Amino acid sequence: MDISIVVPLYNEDESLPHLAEWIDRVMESHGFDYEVIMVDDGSKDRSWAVIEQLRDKNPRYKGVKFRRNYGKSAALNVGFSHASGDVVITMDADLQDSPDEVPELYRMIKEDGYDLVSGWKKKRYDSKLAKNIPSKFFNWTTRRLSGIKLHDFNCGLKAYRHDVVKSIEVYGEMHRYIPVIAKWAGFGKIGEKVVQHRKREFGVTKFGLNRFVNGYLDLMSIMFMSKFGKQPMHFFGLVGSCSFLLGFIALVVVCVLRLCGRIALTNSVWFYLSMLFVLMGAMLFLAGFLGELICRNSTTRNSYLIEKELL
Ligand SMILES: Nc1nc2c(ncn2[C@@H]2O[C@H](COP(=O)(O)OP(=O)(O)OP(=O)(O)O)[C@@H](O)[C@H]2O)c(=O)[nH]1
Ligand SMILES: [Mg+2]
Repeated sequence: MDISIVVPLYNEDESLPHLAEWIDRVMESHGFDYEVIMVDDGSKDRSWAVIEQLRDKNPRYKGVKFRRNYGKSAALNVGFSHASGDVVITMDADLQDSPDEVPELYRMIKEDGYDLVSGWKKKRYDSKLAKNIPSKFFNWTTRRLSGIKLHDFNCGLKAYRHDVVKSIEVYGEMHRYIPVIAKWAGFGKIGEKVVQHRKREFGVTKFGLNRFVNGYLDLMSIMFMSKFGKQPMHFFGLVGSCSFLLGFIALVVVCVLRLCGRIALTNSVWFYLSMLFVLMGAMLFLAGFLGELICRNSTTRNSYLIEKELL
């Protein structure tokens, strides 16, 4: 199979028939062998009924329905596990992403050798204040921290080489960082394509402003996991040692001051600083050891992604 299109959706019953029609039109005019996997994340509207109808008309359509709402990442993860195309394309269900982009995305993966191509909504039809400006800032930080030169990390329209989606795991709200996860898994050739973005025609937006707060927290955990996930002591031990060092310096100062008879011990700020830093150092080491214990017991501690073997 050439292409699997994965569509995560939540309450998009009005858009789905239009989307399906558009996808079929593009795919058929290019002669692709394709499948469309729609993951309904516990929608409260008629989305699932629409998916059933689409399936009845065309067996290329597959559907998964969650019993409740688990989030976009969960939907993508399940969609990826069912995808069997050489190239896997993800697309929003709200008609803001254009299926017309699919053939070029497919070509970039197949011919230009990209592992992942992310869409870039260069011209966005969203509210400036609530989305465009915060998202510029968000993309800038992610670019700086991850070293991946993308303008639009969170674009719903992305294309992946088959191996990529089978090697990565998306959970929580990590769908915003799939390029970072892919790079960390060793898929370094990440490209970008300017894509058309359209105004939302039906339904309402599903993500509020808390996306930015959660987004940053997720960015921190992902950066931590990618650097220290398998060796937490390297992080906690380093910070803990710095803390011990500061505590030790403060302790020396407080001892010298005391021996010179200049102060009562508890009157000195150095006394409190030495206590604070030594205690913090001990806590950090404790966290490091606990982290190591957790890693040692993790079932994935010895799972590696192997690219090639000659055995
Ligand atoms: N599976 C799943 N999909 C979701 C969820 N929330 C949103 N989506 C889908 O993710 C896509 C993007 O969501 P939108 O609400 O359009 O987010 P957006 O495009 O940033 O916002 P707008 O520009 O206002 O549309 C759509 O296809 C939604 O149906 C969810 O909780 N679970
Ligand atoms: Mg949208």
